[in-house]
Amino acid sequence: MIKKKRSVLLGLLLSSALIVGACSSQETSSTAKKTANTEAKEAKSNLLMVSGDTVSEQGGCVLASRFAAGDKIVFRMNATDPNSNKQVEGAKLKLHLSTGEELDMKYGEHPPGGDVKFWTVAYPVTEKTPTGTLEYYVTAEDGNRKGEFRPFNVAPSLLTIVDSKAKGAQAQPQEEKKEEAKAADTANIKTNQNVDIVASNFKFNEDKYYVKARQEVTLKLTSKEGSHGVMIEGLNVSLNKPNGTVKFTPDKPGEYKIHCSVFCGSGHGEMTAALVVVE
Ligand SMILES: [Cu+2]
Repeated sequence: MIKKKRSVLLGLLLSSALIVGACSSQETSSTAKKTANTEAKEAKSNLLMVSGDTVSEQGGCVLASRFAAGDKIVFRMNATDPNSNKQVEGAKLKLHLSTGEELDMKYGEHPPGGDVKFWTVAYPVTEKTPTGTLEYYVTAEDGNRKGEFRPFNVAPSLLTIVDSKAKGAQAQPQEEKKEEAKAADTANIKTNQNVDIVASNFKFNEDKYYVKARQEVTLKLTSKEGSHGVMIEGLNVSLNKPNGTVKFTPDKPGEYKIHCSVFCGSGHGEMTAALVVVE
């Protein structure tokens, strides 16, 4: 057990070193080439690990990358010490946008009242915001320690500003898909009103959890690795702590999206599942 834990930790350290190497300046990549352990350690102690994502404030912090005028983009970042993996509370984080704007990020609970704190800043999209890709990066500083986050240069990671009409047109096919999924899912399935969700980095133990409509559901969350939460879209159910139970009674059959509600790191956005409510 201890051995396993160690290898996980080592894996984390290695991957964080790789991420930092891949995201920051040439200086870092040249230090990464140095093989001596001590040198690597020294270099690491001057680094901050920065990770994060962007969500839409509309609809309760849903992961999003396409925004239109009237939307608020919320940037959520975490800055950790690569050696201890602990948050560096005193770090100053700054968001740099391709519009030339620079915004200081604030450290605090998100969502308010939650167990986990990180750095956030909201950017309101207006009619004046140019459409197309909105590039950004985040710098972190704590004394002589520095770090930087740049999103991957692939379409799903890039922020896109669209005009409001285009955004509406895009949302429609998704709704249709949902309807189809609902119809297919309700045939011959086993339901259980005790929903046991086990969360790890970065997934839930099932893709779908099935329950009956109009009967009380007892949802139990266990975080066996990392610190996660649960939010069910459209049902007003959220559990913003890693372990706990919440009871609710879903009225309408349908498929409801489950998200992780506690910012847990780089894979946070991929932590999704569904609660399927059947007749
Ligand atoms: Cu999470």
